[in-house]
Amino acid sequence: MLRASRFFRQQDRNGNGTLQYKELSAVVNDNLGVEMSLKEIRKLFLEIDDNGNGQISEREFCEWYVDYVEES
Ligand SMILES: [Ca+2]
Ligand SMILES: [Ca+2]
Repeated sequence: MLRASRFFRQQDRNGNGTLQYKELSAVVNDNLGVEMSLKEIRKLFLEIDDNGNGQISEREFCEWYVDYVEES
């Protein structure tokens, strides 16, 4: 869980405590080394944004990170 938290904070470029769509696309392109279309990134964003408020909180990100990154 700690690793995901640290990663989240690094990716929160504007330091507002949540990840915006733009920040998420930077994560995907720079860190995961995955080629994704804008449409796929949007879908991913909606998937991670559990409560659908248009922002990814640290908790939402950590839950996703554990499922998606650490188990794949
Ligand atoms: Ca942010
Ligand atoms: Ca959210």
